[in-house]
Amino acid sequence: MARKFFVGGNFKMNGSISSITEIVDNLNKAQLDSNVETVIAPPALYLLLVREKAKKDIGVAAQNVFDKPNGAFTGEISVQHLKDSGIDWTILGHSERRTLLGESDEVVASKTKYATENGVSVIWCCGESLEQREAGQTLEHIAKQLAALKAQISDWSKIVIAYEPIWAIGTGKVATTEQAQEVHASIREWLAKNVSQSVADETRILYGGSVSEKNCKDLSKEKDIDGFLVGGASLKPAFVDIINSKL
Ligand code: G2H
Repeated sequence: MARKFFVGGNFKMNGSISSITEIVDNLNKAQLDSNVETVIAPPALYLLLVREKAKKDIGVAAQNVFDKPNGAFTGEISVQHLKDSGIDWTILGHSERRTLLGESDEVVASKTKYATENGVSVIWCCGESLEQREAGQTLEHIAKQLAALKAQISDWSKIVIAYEPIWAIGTGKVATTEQAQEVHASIREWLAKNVSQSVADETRILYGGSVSEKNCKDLSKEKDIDGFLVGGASLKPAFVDIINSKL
C-alpha cells in the first residue's frame, strides 16, 4: 500500500483568533493536492475554532494530550476532550516538550499508547541534539526513543513518525536531503527489524526542522520522506506551497 504524503502544521504557542482564522480561511480557499493528508495543530485554546472553520478534509491536531481519562488533573487536556471536540490527531513527544518540560521517552510512549488505544492518531516526534549528532550518536539515540515507544504500543496504524533533528528546529538550518533520508531509512529499517516489515512499509515518516517552500521539493523527492511537520512556515501563506510540494 502506498504511503499517503502527510503535511502537518505545528503552530506551537503562536497566533490569535484573528491570525488563526486567516490561516484557516487561506487553506480553505487554496487548491490543495488531494493526494496529501493535511493536519494543522493550533494551540489548544483554538482547537474548536479551527475544527469549526476548517474544511472537513483538513485534519486538526492537538499539540499534546494527557495519558489518563477525565479526572482530577488540573491543566491537562484528555483524549476524551479531543474526541468530543472532533479532534482526531495529536502531536506527542515534540522536542520542545521533551527538553523544556522534561517529558521522558516513557511518558511520551505512555501518552501515545493512551491516545492511540482510545481513537486519537499521533504524530510522534523523535530526533537528536547537535551534541548527539556530532558525537555520531544520532541513530542510537533515535533507536532508544523508538524502543521506548515499542515497549508500550502494539498498534502502529495510528502513528505517524516525525523525525526532527533538534539542531534544525526553528534555526533555519535544515538537514540536507541526504542527512534526512539517511535517518528516515534507518528508522524504517529499525521498524522492519524490531516491529514488522508491514509496519515498516506502511508507517509514514515525516521530516521536521526549518521546512520551507524553498527546501520542501527536494526533501519530498527522497524515497523515505513521506511528508513534513512544519512549524514557522505553517503560519505563513507559503504553507500551501509546502502542502503542494509534490505537484
Ligand atoms: C520543528 C518544526 C515543527 P520549524 O519543531 O515541528 O518547526 O519548522 O519552525 O523548525
